[in-house]
Amino acid sequence: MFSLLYGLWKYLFQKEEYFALILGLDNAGKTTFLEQSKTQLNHQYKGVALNKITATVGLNIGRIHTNGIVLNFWDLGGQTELQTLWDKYFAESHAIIYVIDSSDKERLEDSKLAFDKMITNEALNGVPLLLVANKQDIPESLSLSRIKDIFINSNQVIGPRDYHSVSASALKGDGVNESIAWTVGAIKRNVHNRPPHNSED
Ligand SMILES: Nc1nc2c(ncn2[C@@H]2O[C@H](COP(=O)(O)OP(=O)(O)OP(=O)(O)O)[C@@H](O)[C@H]2O)c(=O)[nH]1
Ligand SMILES: [Mg+2]
Repeated sequence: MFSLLYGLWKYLFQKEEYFALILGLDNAGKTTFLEQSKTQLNHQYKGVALNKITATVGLNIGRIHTNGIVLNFWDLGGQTELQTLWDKYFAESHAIIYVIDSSDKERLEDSKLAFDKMITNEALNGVPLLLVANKQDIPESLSLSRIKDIFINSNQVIGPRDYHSVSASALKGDGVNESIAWTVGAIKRNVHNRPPHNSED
């Protein structure tokens, strides 16, 4: 009897809980992307005005309910000295969302270096990767295919993992829904490799 009731309780209240890391250089648009995701998935959400977002010094946490799961986001600060904190979160992550400022040609090389260091870390082996070519609303931005050429220039670096790239404007909201939908699908496909944490929520 207990196990039957426990099974019912679990079915009704227990949700699979996953964690996605949002990484990229400072000013790439990570926090804007997170706020836009929360707004698009919950129309009641009245968050920070997108043009009032300031640089992240620690960590922003977001939590959305979508497709029967709970997806938590860890949005970390991207400044050089804060990048040393990124790897503390790798072992617990179910997906990586790497955001690039496609208009910042001068710092593209820096972003690529940070990306390579991150993606070759063993603690992220097999974890799905979404590359977000952000700020596509800025006319001089590099296109998604150029960004892909630069970042995904070697399969050896990317490793055997689920991978996708999107053209986005976190500020305008373009590409954000597609990003979340892909991330949820990839997390579910990778569940044997990285099982969920469970929550009663
Ligand atoms: N034009 C344009 N500006 C954007 C876009 N996304 C973000 N921004 C702007 O870029 C600046 C930095 O955005 P943030 O979201 O704070 O960047 P971040 O990656 O979180 O930066 P850190 O917290 O310092 O790591 C802000 O002025 C945003 O309004 C975009 O898609 N297009
Ligand atoms: Mg930020």
